Amino acid sequence: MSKPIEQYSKSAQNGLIISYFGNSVAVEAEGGQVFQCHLRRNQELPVVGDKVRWQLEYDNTGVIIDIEPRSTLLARGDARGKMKPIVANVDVIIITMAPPPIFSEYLIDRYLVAAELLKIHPILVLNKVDLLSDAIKEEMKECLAPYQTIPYSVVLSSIYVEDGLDELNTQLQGKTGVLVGPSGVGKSSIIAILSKEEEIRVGMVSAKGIGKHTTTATRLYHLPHGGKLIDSPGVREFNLWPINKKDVLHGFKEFQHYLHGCKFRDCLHVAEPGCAVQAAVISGKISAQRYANYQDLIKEASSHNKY
Ligand SMILES: Nc1nc2c(ncn2[C@@H]2O[C@H](COP(=O)(O)OP(=O)(O)OP(=O)(O)O)[C@@H](O)[C@H]2O)c(=O)[nH]1
Ligand SMILES: [Mg+2]
Ligand SMILES: [Zn+2]
Repeated sequence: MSKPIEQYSKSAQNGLIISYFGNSVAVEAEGGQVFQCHLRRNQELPVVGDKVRWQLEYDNTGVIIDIEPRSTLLARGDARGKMKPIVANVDVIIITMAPPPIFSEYLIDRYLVAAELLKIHPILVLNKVDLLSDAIKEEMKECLAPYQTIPYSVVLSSIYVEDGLDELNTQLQGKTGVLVGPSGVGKSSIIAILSKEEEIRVGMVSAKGIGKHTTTATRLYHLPHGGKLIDSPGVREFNLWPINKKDVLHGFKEFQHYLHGCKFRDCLHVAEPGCAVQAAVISGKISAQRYANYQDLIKEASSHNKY
């Protein structure tokens, strides 16, 4: 239950950023009411999920005073290669995919590197499994098996079948998660079901069957069990901010197990002789697909280290 607006005092109070409206932000006060707040000039920009101190002004709008320290900050690389924050204080990043042709291990591995470097627990979700024949479902399970071995949590879901969504819901108890991934995989649909918010349905195919809507703004929703889920717009790609080769290696956590076996201490595990990581790829202990994505990211890291 929200408090009536008159009960909100004009002194500084705590709030949670739940979305952006153009240049201003939507702040949820501790009582549950949402206020539009503007930002002071030269202020660090808050992102969805940020805990802030804010103050009510006139016309029931407010102003952000400052941003509380963040437990995590999910970011990506922007067009200029700088680190651009996406959401704050999330415990879980839900990397959401749909069956081929959307399914992309390339995208998954980039998100996983970000998750490892930023210390955010990842869960892989393959949604829309209702569309798969038994044979293709088996193929998809094989594609995902290497991730389970690492181990990462993998959930197969469908908005028409409860099992997978129940499993995801359980993993989110009391946590804050963000759904990321390509457009059309069902991120908003999953949030609509788990948060029981009908309103999100505007993001889906309309009742008349025309006009496919796509999420354009990041937004936080509450779950009935007290967790929170953040919806984000679909992406075509996910660029990392400039990371070095050591960071790339850190992002492939199953490789760590083999590093001590490499002949050279500064082995980059690309083409060096006596490399235990390459040997593990050859013997099938490390997925060849993951290794190819590792090599790609090492190449990228080498290209920006030149400058
Ligand atoms: N068959 C099937 N369709 C689904 C499932 N989940 C979502 N859809 C449909 O897929 C379409 C896209 O769903 P959205 O939830 O809008 O996808 P999104 O990931 O939020 O997309 P963006 O907002 O563009 O990033 C809608 O028509 C949904 O009804 C599913 O599990 N099975
Ligand atoms: Mg959406
Ligand atoms: Zn090596």
